[in-house]
Formats: sequence, C-alpha cells, structure tokens
Amino acid sequence: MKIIDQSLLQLLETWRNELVQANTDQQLEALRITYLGRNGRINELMAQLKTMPLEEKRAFGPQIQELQQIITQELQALQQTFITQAFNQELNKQKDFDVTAHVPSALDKPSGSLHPYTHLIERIEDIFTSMGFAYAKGPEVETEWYNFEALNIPADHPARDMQDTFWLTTPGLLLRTHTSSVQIHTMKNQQPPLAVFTPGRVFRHEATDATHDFMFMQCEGLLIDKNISLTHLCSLLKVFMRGLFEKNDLSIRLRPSYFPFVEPGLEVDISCIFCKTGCALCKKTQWIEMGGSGLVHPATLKACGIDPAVYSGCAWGIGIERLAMLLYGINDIRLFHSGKIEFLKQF
Ligand code: FA5
Repeated sequence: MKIIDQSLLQLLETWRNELVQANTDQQLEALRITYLGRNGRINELMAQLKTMPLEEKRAFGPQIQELQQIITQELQALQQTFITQAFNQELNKQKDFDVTAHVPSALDKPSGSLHPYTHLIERIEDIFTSMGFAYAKGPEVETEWYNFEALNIPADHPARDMQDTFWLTTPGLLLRTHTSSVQIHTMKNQQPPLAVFTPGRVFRHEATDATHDFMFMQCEGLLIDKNISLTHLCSLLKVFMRGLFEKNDLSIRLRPSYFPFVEPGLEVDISCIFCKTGCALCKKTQWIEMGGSGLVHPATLKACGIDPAVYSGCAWGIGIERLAMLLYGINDIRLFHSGKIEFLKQF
C-alpha cells in the first residue's frame, strides 16, 4: 500500500527529519514514544479512524498501518546501527588497551588488611583444632570468683599482686587479668574429658613500655581427663610451639615457677628461633620465655565440681602480642592498638 494522504506524508517527513537528528539511544527512545507509544502520533491517528465514515476508514486505515510499519522499520534500523557502533567502539578500546599502563589512581586507593592479632589467632586456632581442642570464650568483665578465687587465689593471697587489677565500681566486678578465668567457665559448664583453647583480651593496671601494655591478648590451652601428667603437657607444648613457629627442631624448656592454680607451676621457654649461639633477642641465653604452664591444681578442679581423685589436667597460657612481636619483628607492643595505618598496612 502506498501512502498518498498528504497529512500522513507530512508526518512521515517530520519523522525522518527528527530521526536523522537522533544521536543517542535516549533520543531514539524518546522518538519511539512520541510516534509509536500508547499516546503517540500513530495511535492518535488510529483513534480518529473510529469517527470516520466507512469509505474513508477503508482508504485511510491501511495507510496509517503502512506509516506505522515504515516508522517501526526505520527506528529498528537506526537502533541496530547504534548497537553496531557501540560494539565497534568497545572493540577498538580493547585493541588499544595497554596492559602495561600505570594507573596511579587505582594503585593509590587504600585497601584494608587483617590485624596481626587476626593472623596469629587464626594460626593458633589451626594448631589447636588440629589437636582436637575446641574454641572457648568467656566474658571480659569478670567476677572476683572466676578471675581469682576459683583459681586458688583468695582475697588475702599475695599472688593477687602479681596481676594489678582494674576494679569496676560495682563491688566484686573487674576486667579479667588473664584468660585463665575461661578455664573456670569451661570446667563448670562441661564434664571432662575436655580440651579447649581460649584466645581473648585481658587487662592489667600496669605502666606501659615497649613490652608491657595495660590491655593485651592471651591464649590458653586446657586439657582435663583421667591420668593427665606432665608428659602430656610437654608433648602438647612441643607440638603447639613447633606448629606455631613452623620449626620441627624447636626445643622446649620448663622451669619451676609459681601460679596458684597449677601444681607444679612451670615457666615455658623455647629454644631461640633466631640463633644457635645467643643473640640480642634471646639475651645471649639461647632461650625465649613464652608463658606459664602446669598441672591444674586440685583446688581449682574442686572449685569447678570436678573430682581431683578421678581427673587431672594440664594448662598453659601465652601472651599473643609478645608472640607476634617475635614472629613479625615488631619492636613496640603499643603499636598493636595504636590504630596507626602505617603499622597495619604491613600485614
Ligand atoms: C598468666 O597470666 C597465667 N594465667 C598463665 C598461665 C596459664 C599459667 C595456665 C599457668 C597455666 P602471666 O602473668 O605470666 O601468666 O602472663 C602470661 C603471658 O602474658 C606472659 O608470658 C606474657 O607473654 C603476657 N603478658 C603478661 N603481662 C603482660 C603485659 N603487661 N603486656 C603484654 N603481655 C603480657
């Protein structure tokens, strides 16, 4: 069908004039709506048909349809041209893409990293879980009973002075001074046999220096079962420390010490990881102090409702920052919670 109606021919011409000016997808879409949309020009013409006499309708109707078809085809053709152009542009961009180009803005963007605590706790967790130990948590705000009394440190015991305490204004409440309090929660809540490790933050009312802080992290290992002896403690310590430092020839040394909640109490040293003959880090002794340990005191077992005639246990506790300082070569403990980006960026 040929369009002969003058008004339709004029509309077609206007359409073509507007079409050649469309340069973007958005402009093309706006044109589509104007001409082919629900309230567009073509539908306006269709609506006029309804009021026309039959003869005119027969002549006019097919011409409108023809016009609609032409507009649709021309619109689609231009849409296709736009798609092809965009595709070719992308292809050209890829052709000119220089993989060796330096992009300073992307490189300068700050990116996050894991805190050394997280690195180390994940490492500790791996070793403990490989030995069958479970993760145990306890509160940072403690009662005097969990932090001291159940650990065989009554109110008048001189050992309370070993760990200067932050007391809260509520009588009997304090910030835990060590993670040994988590041993008590575990032993009170679970029946032996049990094996747990307890990474967590502790607080001591102490002056700070490069190796002492008032807030630091500790982690303990605790094993309770029948017939647990020093042999178990020694071999667990050996597996743990060798895993931690990834050194199969690392030696363990135990020295008599005193912690009221273990008997005997032992200080744990490891052979120096930096030298064989004595260096600045081991203070020429070839040994590095790692923490406290011992066999769980019968009074502590009893306080938690465990019969010391049936069960015994061993425990050890280490400071995480001092360990991280050794492993990562950090020279000041206060850097850990300084929030300094320069420090954190290194991990
Ligand atoms: C204790 O806290 C015992 N609860 C450990 C223990 C567990 C003994 C189980 C026996 C059985 P000590 O006060 O020595 O022990 O602290 C253990 C470790 O915490 C130390 O070896 C050290 O690495 C770290 N530590 C202690 N005081 C500080 C401090 N002010 N700043 C940083 N780290 C510290």
